Amino acid sequence: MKPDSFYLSEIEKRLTYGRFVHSLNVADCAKALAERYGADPAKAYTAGLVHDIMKDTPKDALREYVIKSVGGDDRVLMSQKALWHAIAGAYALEHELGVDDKEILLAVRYHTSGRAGMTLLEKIVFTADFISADRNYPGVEEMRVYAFRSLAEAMEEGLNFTIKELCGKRRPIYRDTVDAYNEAVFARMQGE
Ligand code: DGI
Ligand code: FE
Ligand code: FE
Repeated sequence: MKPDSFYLSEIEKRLTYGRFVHSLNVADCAKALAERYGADPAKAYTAGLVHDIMKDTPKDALREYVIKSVGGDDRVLMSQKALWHAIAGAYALEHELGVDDKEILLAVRYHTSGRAGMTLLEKIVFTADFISADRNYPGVEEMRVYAFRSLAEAMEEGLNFTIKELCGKRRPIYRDTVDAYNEAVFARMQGE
């Protein structure tokens, strides 16, 4: 693992200014959520810093990383370019940028899609991405409240929001996202 200063200069180099600021904000939120929920704050900060490291990389290059990492035969994955930067990011961080922390790699890998059985750090980065200071969608204030009240609630809200948005645009929904959503719903039903 290299120091945060290395990852900071990598993201500054690779990302547009707005996306760089977003990454710093997600890192801050992830650290705060880690403090709230008993995860490792330093690890959460680093994961937030690097979660979108490939967001501004050209799509053709991302496609190659996805194929190297998970293969190219999932039709939904290959049609939803927005999912690629997460998989490509985890791959590049592991193989080219010296990240050897499996928890950080998983947090990057699943920060867009979610999945069933997410670790605490994965949930923290997923949620931090929804509530970072640069987000201003309608409902973001409620989401910020949920995030610090109950991570499970925030996850369910976030997944509900994303699935609705994708349905509204008549897009396919990646299996991992459906799995994460169903798990969040069942978790709430069991708690009721
Ligand atoms: O990279 P960010 O903009 O910070 O956020 P992100 O990595 O969560 O990307 C979210 C985008 O991914 C959002 O516009 C919806 C899109 N997307 C496309 N297909 C899927 C998907 N998101 C999920 N969770 N599942 C999909 O199947
Ligand atoms: Fe992202
Ligand atoms: Fe992000």
